[in-house]
Amino acid sequence: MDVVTIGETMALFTPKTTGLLRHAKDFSFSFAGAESNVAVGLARLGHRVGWVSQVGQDEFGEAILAFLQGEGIDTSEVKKRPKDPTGLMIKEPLHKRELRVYYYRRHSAASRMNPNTLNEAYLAKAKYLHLTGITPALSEGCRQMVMKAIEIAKKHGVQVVFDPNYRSKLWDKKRAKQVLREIAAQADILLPGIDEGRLLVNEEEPEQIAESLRDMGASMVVVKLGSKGAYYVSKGSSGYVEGFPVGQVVDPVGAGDAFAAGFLSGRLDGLPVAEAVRRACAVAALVVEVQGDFEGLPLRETLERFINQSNQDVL
Ligand code: KDG
Repeated sequence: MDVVTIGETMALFTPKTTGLLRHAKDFSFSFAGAESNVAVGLARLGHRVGWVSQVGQDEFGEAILAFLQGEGIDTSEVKKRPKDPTGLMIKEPLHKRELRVYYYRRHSAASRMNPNTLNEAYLAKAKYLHLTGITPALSEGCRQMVMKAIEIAKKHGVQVVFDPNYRSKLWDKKRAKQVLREIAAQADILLPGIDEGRLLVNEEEPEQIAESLRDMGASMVVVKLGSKGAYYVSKGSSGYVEGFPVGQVVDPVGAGDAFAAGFLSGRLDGLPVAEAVRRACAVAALVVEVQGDFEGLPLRETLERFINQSNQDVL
């Protein structure tokens, strides 16, 4: 396995019209989950990925499993729970520039995960363990599971990649900061957004944020700067990588997950850090041009054409 990721995936309903949710009549049905978005991104680029989770023994759980299996993701470590439901997420696009989201995930099947959910032998086989700050916010059992997963990864020389993915709706800021810092201090690779970086360390600028996070223990930090690209620091090198021009931002949700998938894909292919960051920026640019969190995640040929085309535009 190249990458194993752990987290919750929810059934997602999005109204086809803007305005208050109470007036919505038609919804499109899809899936939402930061970790499974990363898994889809990696699988589409040809990497071997496993997703560890729990779903309800219900229609939404079946739909999630069928979807992820169809993308070529290994779900052999996903448990179905008969008594707990699959979590739900509902979007409310109030108007073109404001989107609210509602979670119905308290006591969901995935929130019941705990350290016993983990199969040590399965995690030990991965090159990278991908985690986000969403999972520890789901429940105390999930938080403990994340810490245990890190312990297992370290024991077996698996690189821990952590995207803080701060979700204000899931926990209070003070507690989030404390837990996210604790995890960040254990990770090998950190992929914070600039605002998450500011939350984690008392710094404002990408360079200082990256340095402070690296001082906490990570060997590589990449601070995501949205359309501007990213700033990275790793052993012996650092620098800015420019973002790719985007035609029209249709839906920015999922850009961070796309970035993580592109970055890990680059590292798995042996690219130097700066080039892996460039691939990350390319995958993120492709995702925001398409409606949905993962629908725009490219196949390898699409990604290569996009990057080559952009290189020619620069020349
Ligand atoms: O990164 C995109 C995710 O935020 C989305 O797919 C839903 O996982 C999700 C969450 O918990 O917000």
